[in-house]
Amino acid sequence: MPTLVEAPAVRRLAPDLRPVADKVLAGERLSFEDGLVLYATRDLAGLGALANAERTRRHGRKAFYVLNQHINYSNLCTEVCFFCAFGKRRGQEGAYEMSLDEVFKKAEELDVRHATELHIVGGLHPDLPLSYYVDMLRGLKQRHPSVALKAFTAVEIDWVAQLSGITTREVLVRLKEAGIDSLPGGGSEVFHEEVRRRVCPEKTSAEKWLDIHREAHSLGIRSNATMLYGHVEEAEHRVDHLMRLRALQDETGGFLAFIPLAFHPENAYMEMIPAPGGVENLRNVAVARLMLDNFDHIKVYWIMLGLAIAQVGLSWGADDLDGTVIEEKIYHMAGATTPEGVSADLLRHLIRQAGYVPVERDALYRER
Ligand code: V47
Repeated sequence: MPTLVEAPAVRRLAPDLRPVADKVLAGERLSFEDGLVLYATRDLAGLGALANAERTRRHGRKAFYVLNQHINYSNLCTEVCFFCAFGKRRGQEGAYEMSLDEVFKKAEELDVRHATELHIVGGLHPDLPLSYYVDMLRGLKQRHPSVALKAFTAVEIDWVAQLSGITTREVLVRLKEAGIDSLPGGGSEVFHEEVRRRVCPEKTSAEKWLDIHREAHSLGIRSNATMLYGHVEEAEHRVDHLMRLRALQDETGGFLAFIPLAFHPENAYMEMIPAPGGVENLRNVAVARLMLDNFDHIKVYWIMLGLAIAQVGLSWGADDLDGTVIEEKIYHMAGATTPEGVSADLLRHLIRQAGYVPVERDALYRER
């Protein structure tokens, strides 16, 4: 009868993980094949331990959180992505759009809550002009100068550029002048063409998404990156996605954080596909931490993972729990059962309970 310390999962990594672990511990970059091993291994404890070792090497016992708020200014969308329950056509039940005054009203309590970051995204609105987005940022900056504006995915920027007949770079320049601080990571889904064809055939291409982030970085606008997993993609598509992000980060160094996004199936065309389970969610956090060796931060977005898995994710490679959020629409329209916002006290409690030290950060991960 083996004692606990002799049990293979505790005593040593499974044979498939050992060569990958040697590379991680030697600080060597992992290859495409290594990524496939991480997705295939049945040694979950070993995978988590390896990602945790890397996370601890970078951040020690710190776990970051931010006092933030989301504003989804409109869900009108000219495109159909088969995973999405948020986008609506004009006139369709549940469709909405906010005037700038409504946006400003939503943001009124930012200062009372001591929030430092506002996350603003919407659908691809059929006719809002560039001035709407510019005036929104300018108005928010005037009213809340100390709040960082993380606004508009690369897909929205691509769309606004097309509508306005100018380049995406020109749109970014205008948004920067108006006060944008960073771009959120949404809209990248899974870069591989085989997957895009099946889940979002009309969407901004992978190359364009990456180009827009490259342009943003060259203008001094930092950004985040995401991957929407757990639908029709295979492990090789996920590894390809992570490697494309890693290559752009090598080039620009402009990404702040990577956020793995778990597919939520309700109310979308793809609703017959079951949501990924806890093991899959934790595996994606761990693989991201190990493959994205040039990303400082891996964020577990508790809204879509649930608070419990997000908390455990802090020991599986993640160092950031995102924030208070306040009001979230994209996942809640797709069936998320998490609250739409939580208190900073609860985030700190969850971090401490997981054995970490809560560190409030601002949008650029400066400690507060
Ligand atoms: O762009 C949409 C994805 C993204 C579903 O940058 C879905 O800090 C799963 O990007 N199931 C929006 N995913 C969320 C996002 C994000 C979230 C938190 C932090 C940051 C950041 C960015 O969610 C969309 C799309 O990729 N999405 N519908 C769905 N049913």
